[in-house]
Amino acid sequence: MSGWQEFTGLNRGYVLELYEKYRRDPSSVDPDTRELFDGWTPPQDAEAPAPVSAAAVAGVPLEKVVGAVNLAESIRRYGHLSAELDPLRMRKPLGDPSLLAATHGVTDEDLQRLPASLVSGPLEHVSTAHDAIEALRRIYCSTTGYDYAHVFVPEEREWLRQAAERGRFRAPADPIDPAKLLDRLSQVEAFERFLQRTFPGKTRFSIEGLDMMVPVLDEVIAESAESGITQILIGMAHRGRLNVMAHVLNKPYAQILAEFKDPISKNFREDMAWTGDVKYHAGALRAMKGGEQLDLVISMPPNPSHLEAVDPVVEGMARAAGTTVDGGGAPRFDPARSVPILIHGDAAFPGQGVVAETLNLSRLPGYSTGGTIHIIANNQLGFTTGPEDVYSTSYASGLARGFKIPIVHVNADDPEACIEAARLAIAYRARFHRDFLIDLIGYRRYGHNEGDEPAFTQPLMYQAIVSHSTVREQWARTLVERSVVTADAAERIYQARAAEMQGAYEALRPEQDLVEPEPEAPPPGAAARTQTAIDVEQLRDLNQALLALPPGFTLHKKLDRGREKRSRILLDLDEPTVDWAAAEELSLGSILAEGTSIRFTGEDVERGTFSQRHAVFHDAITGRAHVPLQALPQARAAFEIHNSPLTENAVLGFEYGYSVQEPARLVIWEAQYGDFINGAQVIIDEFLVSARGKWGQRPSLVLLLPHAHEGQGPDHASARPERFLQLAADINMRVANCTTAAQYFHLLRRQAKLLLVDPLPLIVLTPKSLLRHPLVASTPRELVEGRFRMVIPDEDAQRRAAEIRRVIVCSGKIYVDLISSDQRPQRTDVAVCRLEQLYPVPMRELRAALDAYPDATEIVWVQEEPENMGAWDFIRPHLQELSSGRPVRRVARPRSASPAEGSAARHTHNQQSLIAQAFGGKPVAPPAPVGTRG
Ligand SMILES: Cc1ncc(C[n+]2csc(CCOP(=O)(O)OP(=O)(O)O)c2C)c(N)n1
Repeated sequence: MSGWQEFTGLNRGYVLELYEKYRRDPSSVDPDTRELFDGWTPPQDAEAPAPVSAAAVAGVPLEKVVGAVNLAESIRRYGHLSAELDPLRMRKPLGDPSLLAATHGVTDEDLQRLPASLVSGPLEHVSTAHDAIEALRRIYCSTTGYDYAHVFVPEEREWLRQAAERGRFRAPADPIDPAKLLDRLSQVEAFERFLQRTFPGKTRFSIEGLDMMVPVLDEVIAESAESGITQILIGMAHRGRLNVMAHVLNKPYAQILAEFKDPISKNFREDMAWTGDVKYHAGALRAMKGGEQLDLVISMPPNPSHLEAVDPVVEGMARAAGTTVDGGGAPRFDPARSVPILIHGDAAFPGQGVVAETLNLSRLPGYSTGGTIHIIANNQLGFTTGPEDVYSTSYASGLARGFKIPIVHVNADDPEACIEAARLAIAYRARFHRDFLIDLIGYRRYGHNEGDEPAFTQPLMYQAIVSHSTVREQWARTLVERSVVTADAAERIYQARAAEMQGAYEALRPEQDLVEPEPEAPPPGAAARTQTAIDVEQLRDLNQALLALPPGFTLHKKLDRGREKRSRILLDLDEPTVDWAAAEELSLGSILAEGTSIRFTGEDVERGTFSQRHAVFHDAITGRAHVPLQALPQARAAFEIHNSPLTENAVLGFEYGYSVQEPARLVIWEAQYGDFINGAQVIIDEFLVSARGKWGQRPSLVLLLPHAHEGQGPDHASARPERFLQLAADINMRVANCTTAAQYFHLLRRQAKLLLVDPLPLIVLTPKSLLRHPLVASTPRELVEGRFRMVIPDEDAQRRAAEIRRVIVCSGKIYVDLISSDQRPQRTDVAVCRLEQLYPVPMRELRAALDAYPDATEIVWVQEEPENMGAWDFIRPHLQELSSGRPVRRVARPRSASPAEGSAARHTHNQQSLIAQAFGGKPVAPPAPVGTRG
């Protein structure tokens, strides 16, 4: 409690009451308050309101003073409840008793007798509390609803209050240009009307009813450009997307019209992995030049139908765009470089969980983008469903309150209010680097799409809409009334914009004007040719540098013990001393030394789910963090690692966005356990595996998915490789399940080297119990001389090739179970080959491995997963193709709806049975599944 600023609103009334008590009898208030009042002097700073002197309120009972103050405060907090936010005036404002003077025991006459300063704030030119209250009502209860009482930081709340009450924000320094706005609205409307007339019933998800979205975006972009932002990323769904593409991203009308004509693209090639996508999912990019330099890039990434799924993708893109990674150490994120804008639907925003997940990223150090501008394109309907069935909050924006995001609800038929909301949003973002939400409330002129009949379900609303003037018509009338333009001039502006559309249509050459990204096939064999060996001395230097600790750093005792061992792992080139975690750290260190930056995230990745990684050490005494890969003197690029929040969907989307925005950076996401990846299935289906075929994006994100059947129950076992393999086509990703530390070392290095020449997502099934297993550990020689081997033949068996009758092919942990089994030495006629890369299937290498045993009579695929899961269904035709007519059998757990057994004992039993079948007589066919018995 330091100054008068503290005493506004409710506080002020309360303090006045207290002060009056104190003045009469100092001992009647508590000692703290007494001390405060003893030392209290009137404020010195000009911003603070003048204190209300006893003289100013003389003759008015104190409860009236308090009532007036409380009324003002209620209007500030709850005024939005009586604001006129619905352009159709169908949804009556909720109102609130606290907005009535009578509730606070004051009348207009009382207010007339009180000074305006009592109400405080930057309201000017009013002298009585009555006039001040009226002014507050105009601000808080008109076509803008300021909803920010939930913002807990007093400085922010005060800033918002001042911004709202300063009336026209920033005016008159930068007044709205009314004629320019009329022209813009004419352009927006003419576009839609032309399409409606020319392509009746064709889906376009018209913006009409929310036309102000375009000028609002103009404003945000102009303000951002002025403040030096260089990248704006807009994520939005279908509604109004074509209009925004045409007018904000400057996508030529010819291209849009050609898409409506839908000719066969001149880029179409049957042999290419290309499906393209519908026109309202496509992305666009606009580079705006200012002077000599390219100042601003505005981009709208493509997005799928899955509403809101693009939100975290855009955040990841913005984070990447604002991050510099040159030199070693940690990357540097500058919120003044990029701004994400997310446009949400009023049904999707409250309904889709990914929205909450994305909002939760906004203030996390590893994910913040320095504030997102959210706009709810609120047409008061979701397809056919009204608000009463869509959200349990008072507004569609309710979720944002929990994240302390200031909200402005604004009537989309009041252009000036909308522009002010945009200005407020960007000014708040620039000042506090936090999210802001504009709830743009309009309506939807047609059905959900233009072929839909909305009156089936919303007859009254659509009666109102039919006769409701467009915002352009209303604004034109306003300007005529204000004598800014004549009615004829307004009409001419509209007609000129309509003529532009007509002209573009008449000049259209659909085949030539259709622009689609040219699909490119990945360069064949780039992965196979990649060299990933490394000089041994360089590796030893990296190892030593990674072990160095800052002066005075105290490691946890248990970690300290491991360091001594780690310092010796590279001494003997032929000892299997390098375990999985050491291989990973050395690989990442070598990648940084070669100049590729790394971003590594996931739940608890800093330590690692299995306590294997320790990429971040914590001083045992002070808690101070030390990140060896950031302290690496050899690093030529930055490293960052972050424990992610507990989500899969949003964080995977985020990393996807990061990867496509900055393709030269290695981006790795690790699941806590592989099965949790199904929480991000939308991102996998809709972005990761299909983005190249739909949109020409080239992601190269790495997913590390712990996977193995180890008796922990149905969950924590399977990373669901079958799901990835079902989605594998047209060389859209690489899927690996490797069995040694050296293989993992080379796999990561290979990915880093392929980022720009042959980018593909990399899915790695990673070990759990095998992380420290001696059979998985590698020799230093395998690291420094080797490379990633897509197939590892059974080298022992090759020496006795003529003896081999059965060739087992397997992938991942089951290999270790097989070769460490006591049945293995007895079966000298069995070779065990490893398929380390499941996709793309390394046919040449696999053929060589199988052909190495010409006398083998059968090929047996062995997997630990149930027969209907794992790689069996996927690999079977490939093995058959390579089998030279030999039978191809399988050993697997019986078909099952659940991935693994619920008890360790049953797991062990089944695991032993698999091994016995693999080495036993003829592999036993598992029982037929129930569903096929008749
Ligand atoms: C995840 C998901 N579920 C369902 C749909 C089907 N769908 C498409 S648009 C829509 C209504 C969306 O309403 P709203 O978010 O208010 O946006 P509007 O279409 O009104 O602009 C629905 C349910 C979808 N596209 N995505």
